[in-house]
Amino acid sequence: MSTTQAAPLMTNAEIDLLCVNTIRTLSIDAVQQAKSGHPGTPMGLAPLVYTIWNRIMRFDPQDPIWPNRDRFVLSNGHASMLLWSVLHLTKTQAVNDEYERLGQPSVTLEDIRRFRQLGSKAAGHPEYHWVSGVETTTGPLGQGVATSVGMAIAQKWLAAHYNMPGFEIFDYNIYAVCGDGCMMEGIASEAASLAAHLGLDNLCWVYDNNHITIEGNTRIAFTEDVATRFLGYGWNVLRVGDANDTDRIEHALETFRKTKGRPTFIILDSHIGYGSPHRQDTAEAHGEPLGEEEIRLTKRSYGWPEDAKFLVPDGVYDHFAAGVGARGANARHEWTKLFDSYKATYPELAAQIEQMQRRELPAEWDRNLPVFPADSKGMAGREASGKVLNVLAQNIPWFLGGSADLGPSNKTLLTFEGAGDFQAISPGGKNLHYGVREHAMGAIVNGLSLSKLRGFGATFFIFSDYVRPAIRLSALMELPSIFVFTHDAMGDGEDGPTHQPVEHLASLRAIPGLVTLRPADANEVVESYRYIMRLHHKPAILVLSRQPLPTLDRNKFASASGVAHGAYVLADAPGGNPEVILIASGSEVSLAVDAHEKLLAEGIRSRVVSMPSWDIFDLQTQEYRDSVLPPKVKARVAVEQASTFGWERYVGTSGRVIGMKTFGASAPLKELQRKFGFEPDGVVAAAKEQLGRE
Ligand SMILES: Cc1ncc(C[n+]2csc(CCOP(=O)(O)OP(=O)(O)O)c2C)c(N)n1
Ligand SMILES: [Mg+2]
Repeated sequence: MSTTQAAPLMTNAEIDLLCVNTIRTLSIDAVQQAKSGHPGTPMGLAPLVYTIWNRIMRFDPQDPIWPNRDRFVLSNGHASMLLWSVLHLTKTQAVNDEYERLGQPSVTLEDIRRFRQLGSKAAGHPEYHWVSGVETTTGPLGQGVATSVGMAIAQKWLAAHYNMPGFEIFDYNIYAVCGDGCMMEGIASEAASLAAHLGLDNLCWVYDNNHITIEGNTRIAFTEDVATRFLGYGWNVLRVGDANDTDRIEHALETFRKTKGRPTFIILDSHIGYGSPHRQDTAEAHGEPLGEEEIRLTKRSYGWPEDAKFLVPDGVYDHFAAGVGARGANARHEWTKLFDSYKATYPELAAQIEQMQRRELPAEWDRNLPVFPADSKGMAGREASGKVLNVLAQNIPWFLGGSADLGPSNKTLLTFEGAGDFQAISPGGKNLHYGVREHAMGAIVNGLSLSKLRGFGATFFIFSDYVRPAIRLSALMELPSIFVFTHDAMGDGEDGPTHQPVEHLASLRAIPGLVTLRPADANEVVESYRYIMRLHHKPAILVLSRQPLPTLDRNKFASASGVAHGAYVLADAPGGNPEVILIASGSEVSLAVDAHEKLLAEGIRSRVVSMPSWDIFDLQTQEYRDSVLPPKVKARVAVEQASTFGWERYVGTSGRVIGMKTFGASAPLKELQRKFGFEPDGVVAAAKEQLGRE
């Protein structure tokens, strides 16, 4: 095949195939060069990705963050070379953190040559935030498809709120590609079930039915009838029997676009490693480079120059420019014109859309946030949270969320007039009902965040385990997702150890970039939300009590605004000169205050530090941290109804941690507090021991 003069003479089918084979061979060459990666699936799915991008998607490579673009999610993230190839061939432009276009390509051919190397945009798996044009980070199988459900919910919600007669501001679709692995992961089932319940007809999943996973043929572990399963959920199920038939693929995608009232699932029968004489349909094609000799044979089967590497033949860039490039540019220009007249007609709504896109908060977003009066009986963290959520959701139009069937317990229900439930027939509702699907909930919250909505999800803290993979991805993607976790410790008393978190705080604190907050009273809850809402690029989890906590008298104690520093001196020794420091979070802060008062009465100069957030405290200046925890005061006691793991960093090796070293037990809370040592006298004794005064 000539690579110079062929383009103008080619038929449509020939240029299609040339583009498809360019994706295939770039993938083959990149994996070979890196000596690692996954060539087989890009070889099998190149026609699919080509068809979605070049024939169907409304995506403008010149502006990959245009709000009404169609979304593409590669849930089988190991096939990342598909995405790097197509982002490169469409000349998708890079955008920075400030949403500015940089005038340079998102993925260069050099990046592809340096696939999987340090600094290359073509990383092992698709990385949101790092590479423009990647809509979500994928790699942990199942997360991508579940996140796509959040994106589809977001599109429906945006359309319900912002579209006006004659102004279809939001009418985009979401395409997700997934493999056998995604189909096997539970999160995909949770998400698929909810997507059908919600009638998300803007959502299309294409299942790469290649019968191969890492260990071999799927007959060893995966023999269910996937089509029947999705029919059971209520999806529109289509099948394309030949993954090389771009016309059939296009036809199925068009059927999706015409289908109303339910999401579409396209089963695509494909061959992993397509075209490789010895690797096609084998597990080796999944994760091993083909090897130089097999590459030559494969390229020969494609009619490709056998020794060419990283070849983009003449006509390929032009063909993408004439396809997705022209269609996307046209769609964006039309939309921009439409949005300009929308702006003139509905200036407030347009301003909201613009603020939302920049992840800004509307003016007066925190007006009417409650201030809670001192009260020794107090209020449960979850209760205060519910009041705050109901204020925030009224002040911030695009703030919405819900619980995994624990709304009445989590106190996350939005009860103000007009809040509404998000359902197929009411897609403008602000109360999301995730059902008992915590894992999908986490991914859906991320999908909302990726769509620039401010979303939250809630459950009991113990079940954060079921959300954790999505929380981790929100941190990796630098998304401002919000997770509200109640029943944070042994307050669940009689429910027993299955419901009493122990290691969860430590485990979540270990996630880089995640903000973990465990407020001590109702006013700290308010201040926690004030901090969280201002985050642009970090997720946050709020860890709240089930039981009432005394609302501290802020005339006597320091202001709750100290929460913004992660830890602050709540109550101090006379003259600000402590000999022992008591550090606590959440429900244990008032316990520390009780102990502190006993110590003061005995003439012991103690200080109480309320530490709702390690992460935020660690961001403060050394000077501030030393002012809260003066290095010279070595006598320290930390109290927290959670694993003691990690507290040494604040109490030092000689300090004492009153925490959990075992699982909890089933009993009334009071008895548990006694059994596990969460009583003022225990704290007093520990403080004295620290001071060498028994
Ligand atoms: C949650 C999760 N578990 C395991 C893996 C490791 N893994 C990567 S690809 C893969 C097999 C996937 O098979 P399939 O989705 O059919 O992909 P194909 O080989 O067909 O491309 C596995 C187990 C992963 N990435 N994520
Ligand atoms: Mg497979």
